[in-house]
Amino acid sequence: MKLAQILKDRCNKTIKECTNEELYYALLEMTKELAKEKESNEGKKKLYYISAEFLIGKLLSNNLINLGIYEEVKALLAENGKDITEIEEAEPEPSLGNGGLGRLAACFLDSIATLGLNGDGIGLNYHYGLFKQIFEKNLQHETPNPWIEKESWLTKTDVVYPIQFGGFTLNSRMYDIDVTGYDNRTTKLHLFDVESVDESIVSKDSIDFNKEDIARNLTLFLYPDDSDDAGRMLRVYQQYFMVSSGARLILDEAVKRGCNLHDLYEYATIQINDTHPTMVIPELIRLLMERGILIDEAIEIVSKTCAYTNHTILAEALEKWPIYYLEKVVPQLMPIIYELNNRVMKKYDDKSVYIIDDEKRVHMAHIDIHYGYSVNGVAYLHTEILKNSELNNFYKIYPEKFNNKTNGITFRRWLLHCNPQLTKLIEELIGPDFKKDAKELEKLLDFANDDAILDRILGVKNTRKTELAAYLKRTQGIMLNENSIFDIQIKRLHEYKRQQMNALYVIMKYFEIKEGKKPTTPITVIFGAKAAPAYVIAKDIIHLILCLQQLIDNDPEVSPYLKVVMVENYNVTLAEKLIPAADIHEQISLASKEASGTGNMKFMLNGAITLGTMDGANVEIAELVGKDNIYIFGESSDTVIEHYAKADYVSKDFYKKDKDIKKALDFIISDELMEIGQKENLERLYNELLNKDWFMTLLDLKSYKEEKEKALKEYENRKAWARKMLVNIAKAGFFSSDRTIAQYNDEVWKL
Ligand code: 26Q
Repeated sequence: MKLAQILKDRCNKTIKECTNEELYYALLEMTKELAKEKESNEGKKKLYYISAEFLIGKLLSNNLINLGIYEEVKALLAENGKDITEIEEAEPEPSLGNGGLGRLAACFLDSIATLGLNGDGIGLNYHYGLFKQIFEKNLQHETPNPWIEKESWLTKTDVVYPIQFGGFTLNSRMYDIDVTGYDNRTTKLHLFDVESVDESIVSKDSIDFNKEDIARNLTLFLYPDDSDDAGRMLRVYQQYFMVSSGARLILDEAVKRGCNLHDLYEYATIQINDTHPTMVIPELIRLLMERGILIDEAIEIVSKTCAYTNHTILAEALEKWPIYYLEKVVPQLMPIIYELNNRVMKKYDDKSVYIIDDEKRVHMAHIDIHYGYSVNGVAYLHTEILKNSELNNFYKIYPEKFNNKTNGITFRRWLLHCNPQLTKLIEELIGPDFKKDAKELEKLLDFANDDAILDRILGVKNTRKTELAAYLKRTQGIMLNENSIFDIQIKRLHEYKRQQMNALYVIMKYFEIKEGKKPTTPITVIFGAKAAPAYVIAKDIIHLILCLQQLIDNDPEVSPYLKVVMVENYNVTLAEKLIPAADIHEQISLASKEASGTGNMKFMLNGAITLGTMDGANVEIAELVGKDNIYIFGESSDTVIEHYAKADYVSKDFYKKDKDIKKALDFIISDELMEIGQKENLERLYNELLNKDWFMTLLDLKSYKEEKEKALKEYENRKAWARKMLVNIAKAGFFSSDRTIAQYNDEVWKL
């Protein structure tokens, strides 16, 4: 171990004498060097996973685990009176993603490296990433989250490309992060950055900046405000900057490996992560033409190289850019996009499959589907909905292109790293093979009736609840009753994910306790969620939850039995602490709306029981664990899709019909809450739920309440509950991202 030497060179101190911060930077240096010494994956054909987001989280521990030296480092530090978990706290978290899609990309890189596949990631080097969330007066505020320090995981490369926009050119430089595989080689995450970026145009406590100063702002933030034209236009600048840089890299590397460009698809395959990198298709066609290939052939080559993953069926998330945006930002692409559209129009009468619509907007997904060789959804149900309704017109044209790849998570981060206590117990019971072959976890089923083992599983959970309580007390001043049931909902704030339904449950429970009906075991409902800065109703929902938190905390009649907590600045680091401590996790999206979910898989793996709708990957979880080991409620996706088709859901009917629903909803604008919160926010949310409720909260509220009560009651039978936990852990193997990536490779990439 070189650590002592590095410390001597850096600050002439011993491990004992160093601060946690000094130790962190020394470990960073050591780990970076070790990763560089590892061989990279190689092969003729290479995968490029292009994504606007890679939500990688902190890297130190993960890299130490994957390099196989975590235990050794931990022991060495401990001998010198140092605690590795405290050293981890010195590492800033790179927040280069919003949520699921970005975290998925990070898990995929881990699995690509671990499986030894020849594949790299391509993205952008946002200096502030996603905003940092702070709460003031029960409202969300946003501040920048700087993560790039003098020393970081980034390595500057010599690769620089001139990227041309309408009217000006910017230089793009590539920075690399080594991605270590578990007990295997490494791959790279290539992050492009604009050389003229200027952090000084952002102040410390606000995320406002001049949106038109592209040369200086292009890589400052992840998806800045899209509430105005300038914000949306900046997104297009970012996307083109990413794909043009990536396309040049891909071509350069392919040529170096012996490709003559006519056979590009034998040297490269590009996975397009949602529509954000779609412009890579016309850009590659353009670059191939620049190098002398005629348009017919260029289109054919690119169509055999690119594959597209869809992550959502929400209309507002399907990107459609006005032609005038693209004319301004990337005029050089427009002739190609027109040509691609003309070819579609010549072949098909159905306007719904055109690339350019009557309102002069370019449908990015349509480019991907016509000019890519594969289209996949991210869970069984999601892919079925794409084929049979959302993208049915395309499915009829290209049935052979459609396939499903149910999402997965890396067990290195979401079990080995975040839950060492559970990992140790599992290893004691079934040996270490599950770390490389997740299906091995099924061997745990042999212990389903072993009372001593079931007790130890409960013991691990209790340890993690105690740890979480201590952590939240120290970092956020939040006090938790570790003997209560931890019921956790952590994910981006969105109406379709229905945090508001959970909040309405809390209100109902509050009334019950007031009326003297006290829960046997106290309940702690924990939320973590960021709302997009311009998403007004999402921010109102946060406001409601924070007001409820304050109301209940200050009510001695209720607070011994019920607590609401919204953690501030929910991120990957917090997820790693919350998930192992959960008893119940909420996956309560309106059926048909959550493409997959991946948090659900992380909770299951850590022995929390799902309370959820038949949506996304919940469907597959339910199938695997069986109905006794999951709590399912709510209308089916078929019923929901029918309601939308007939436009026959009227939330007010539910309000009028059911006195409990009416009472809960009315409480949002009660004197008690108005005294704590803001009239404007609470009234707006109330009116939204009463008069619109686009995601049908009131439709499922009653069955949600019933099913949650059932879960809370069954929690009391500790043995039976522990058995449910064990079954969930044992069946989680299917959700390893190693399985997902192996399927992508076998069926799509064929490396
Ligand atoms: C699009 C246009 C304009 C502005 C923003 C966007 C935008 C940005 C981010 C659209 C979508 C996203 C992110 C989507 C996302 O995270 N989707 C999630 O992907 C996960 C991985 O597949 C799934 O598990 C989740 O179900 C899905 O919601």
